[in-house]
Amino acid sequence: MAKFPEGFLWGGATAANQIEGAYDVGGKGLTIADVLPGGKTRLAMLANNTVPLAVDKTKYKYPNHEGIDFYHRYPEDIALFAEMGFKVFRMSISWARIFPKGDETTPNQEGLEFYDRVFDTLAKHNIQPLVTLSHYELPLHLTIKYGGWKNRKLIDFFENYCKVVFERYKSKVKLWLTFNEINLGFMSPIMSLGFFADMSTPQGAQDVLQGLHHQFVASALAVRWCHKIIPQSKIGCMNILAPVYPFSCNPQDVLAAQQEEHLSNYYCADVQVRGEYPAFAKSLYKKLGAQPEIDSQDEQVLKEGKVDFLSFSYYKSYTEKADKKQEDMGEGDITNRVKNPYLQRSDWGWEIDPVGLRIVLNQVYDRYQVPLFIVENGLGAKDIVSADGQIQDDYRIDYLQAHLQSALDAINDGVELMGYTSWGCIDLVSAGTGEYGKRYGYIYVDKHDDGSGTLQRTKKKSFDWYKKVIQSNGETL
Ligand code: BGP
Repeated sequence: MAKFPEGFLWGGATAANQIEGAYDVGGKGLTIADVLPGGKTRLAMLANNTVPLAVDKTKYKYPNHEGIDFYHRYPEDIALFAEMGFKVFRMSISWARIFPKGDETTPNQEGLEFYDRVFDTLAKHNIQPLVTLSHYELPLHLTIKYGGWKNRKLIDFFENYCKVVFERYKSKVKLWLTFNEINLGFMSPIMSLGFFADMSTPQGAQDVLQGLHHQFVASALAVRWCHKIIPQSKIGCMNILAPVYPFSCNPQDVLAAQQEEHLSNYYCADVQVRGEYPAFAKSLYKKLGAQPEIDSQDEQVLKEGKVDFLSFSYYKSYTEKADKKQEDMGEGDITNRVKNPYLQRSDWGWEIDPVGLRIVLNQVYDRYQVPLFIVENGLGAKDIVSADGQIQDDYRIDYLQAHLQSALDAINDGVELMGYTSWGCIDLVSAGTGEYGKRYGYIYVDKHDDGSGTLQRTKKKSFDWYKKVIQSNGETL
């Protein structure tokens, strides 16, 4: 039996807007994440395109504004990651810390210095940063003034931002990701592409396809600059991946599942990994009644900007049916699909499917044959602090253990896997619902949805479990 390879990159993952807080400190500008109200209403606003594009503290709470105060507490947090033995820490740079409005030419020094301090602290603990350039935190000004990624000008602003951070951090960061979960653009345009769109209308689909095309070009340019400025670096794309199961063996269901798989798993990854649009794009455009404008120069840029590896988040599988009705659908979040009767669900309605991870790892490796990296996976759950201050999160250990076993099974199947960074290694603000109560961490943060809490950090039971997993390079799961 194969083992996790030597040098496997064990660690944890976060995003700036979900941990840093200090939303208006150090010259940082507002981002899309800063105007997303906390609580379950966020999900409805994202689904209905009703996110208010300004902060209104009289009406809403904004947990992202404080996050878990990583901005000030990073030395303590990184020391805890080091105690678990992390080899890598996935984090993002908030574009608006570097360019507060997004369209300036001169960067904000205070923002640059903050990330210098974080990278230096990681280096002190021998932890490699894995940095996402854009994780749902587009400078708000780029939405208001330019209409987000629909506008081609954003390619230039993003390119400039990338060049600045590559130059600045070239000796400190060798692993990069371009856009977080780029295929979420189909499901939540405002969060991912920075504009409102309704995918069920031809105009909405047109805008999303165009916005995604601009992100593909921007990503390809980032790859080019990254290789040029930091020759020893590796840069990847990042997608949500989920195997798409047909609800039955009725060929109509199988066809529906295949078409869904094309759209959700392969449309973006094909462009970023293979450097060109897939053959199925034509029939997809026909179905959507929309088609992006692509010039021949863009095609060349895409060819020259292929990523070095494919990274992805995995939380659940999808099930698809040709004639689905409302009562077939599950509940949970914006990636909602047909209910799968074989699977259990988390407290937030997300179907739990460790075997699906092995399946999707095999599917994408068969298709692309580039190294894969699981950069998000985990269980959002309510944790209870017992009277003696302990957090016994056995359910989280079970979840992670089963998914890691599945990853190992995929390695045995021949898949090349670079690493695993579980999502929310320290409790943070959830992206979909803006809650503190949906916890993913090995480290508990005393902060609650009513605003109370000391922000004190406490190790959960899973902390020691993960430490042993890393120490044994996955031999003890
Ligand atoms: C992914 C995002 C993360 C993260 C995670 C969990 O989609 O990349 O930012 O938050 O999902 O989702 P949630 O926070 O809604 O539980």
